[in-house]
Amino acid sequence: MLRRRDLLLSALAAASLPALPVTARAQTPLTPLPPAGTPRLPPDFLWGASTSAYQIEGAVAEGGRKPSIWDVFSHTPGRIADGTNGDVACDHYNRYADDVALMGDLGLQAYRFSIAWPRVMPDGTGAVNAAGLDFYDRLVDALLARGIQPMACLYHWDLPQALQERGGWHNRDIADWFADYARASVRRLGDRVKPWAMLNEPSVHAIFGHGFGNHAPGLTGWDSYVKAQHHLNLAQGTGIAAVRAERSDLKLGTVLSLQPIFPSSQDAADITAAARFDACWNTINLDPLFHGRYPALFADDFAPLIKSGDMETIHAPVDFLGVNYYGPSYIKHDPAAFLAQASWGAVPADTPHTLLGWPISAQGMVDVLTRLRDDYGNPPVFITENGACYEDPAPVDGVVQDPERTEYFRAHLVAAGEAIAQGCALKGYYAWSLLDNFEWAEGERRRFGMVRVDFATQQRTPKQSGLYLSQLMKAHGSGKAP
Ligand code: IFM
Repeated sequence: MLRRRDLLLSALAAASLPALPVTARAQTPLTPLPPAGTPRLPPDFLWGASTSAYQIEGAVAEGGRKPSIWDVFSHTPGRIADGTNGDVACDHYNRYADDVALMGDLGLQAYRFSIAWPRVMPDGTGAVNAAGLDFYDRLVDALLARGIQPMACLYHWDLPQALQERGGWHNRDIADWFADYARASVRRLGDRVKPWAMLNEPSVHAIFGHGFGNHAPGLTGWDSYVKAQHHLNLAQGTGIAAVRAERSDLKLGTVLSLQPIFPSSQDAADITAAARFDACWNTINLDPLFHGRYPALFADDFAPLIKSGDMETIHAPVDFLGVNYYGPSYIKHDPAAFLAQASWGAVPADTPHTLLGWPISAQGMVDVLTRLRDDYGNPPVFITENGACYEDPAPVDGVVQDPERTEYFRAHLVAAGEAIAQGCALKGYYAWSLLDNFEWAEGERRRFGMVRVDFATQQRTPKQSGLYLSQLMKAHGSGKAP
């Protein structure tokens, strides 16, 4: 423990030299991404990092936790690319104190974590498991002792398996189950945690978990997707209402994955497919939340599920919106695709991309934020995830050189400053992710961390990108959580 922290502190000291460590490895010259320059963010901008429970905690059978849909899915042969699972992950459940010390040393002002529903209510409903909440209690106290402002997210995809067996997100009762779980969490932690996000990326959970089936719970098809999506939206509304009734001093929001959607060609069929995909990815959450209706393109598909009062529940105001931004999608017409006959198509030549093949466009973050400004009333926004997956080399002298990820962060933080200059109500930025972790269907082989995790030894090693963010965080003063 001491050795790891010593290493980090000496790496931090080295990184506080005036030149930021954006040094390309000799064999891969790095072309800076537009926009150029150094991030310029206001002094009250909030700097932090995000994680999620199943991706880092491990300890899946400790403290009374019972299985989630991801435990079942990741233990199903063939589901995870490298055959790993979240049983241990970063062992954060047992190592949280060291991890919080690491966050403090890096200069994080804020930290977004998610609460595991199967720790708090192992059977999904009914009895609250005090030992499960004790873990988050300890985590929150440790964060506050280091001056780090916690944001809790109530649902980052790890539904108790017991609820899946009752229909999961296909059962409309889940809106009440979620409200009960949210209430129990806030009762225990709401005296110290002030910003609460209801859901993480509901459209992604609906599309991949309930449409493509390559995420838990592995369900497929359009009807399955639509049902899950409506009940996720509904639970976001019942959660907000339950938590507001519990305490009036909290800041409540939800977290959406948003991205610009472009047609992959100028063919009329691709242009209309892109519009349908945009509705499924972006406005399927935004329109109900901010306008109280589903996008016109799919209103008929959702109508049979909507009961009296649903849209009012979903439309309840939020105090902030969390935006997870990674890059744009290029979409083609695809008659075989379950998702509105639209799927990923050709990307313009020379578009930079990450190891996962995701196109990179920092300008896309500006586009997403100006859309919120123009079409959705310019709500207070926090970027709650932004980051990139690359193949990292082994550490040298206690640091992992990851110039591409460092450059990705730089370009997107410049874009964040640009969006603020254009009048967007962007208030802060949480990098994804603090640690390398269990990257869902990709397993442990795909890394997003600011800090490397050796999954065999659990050693944490700072990356150049983490040290870069650390310098910026330390130089930019003190931000304010929602
Ligand atoms: O790891 C995920 C996270 O859980 C949700 N947003 C995207 C990240 C990278 O794929």
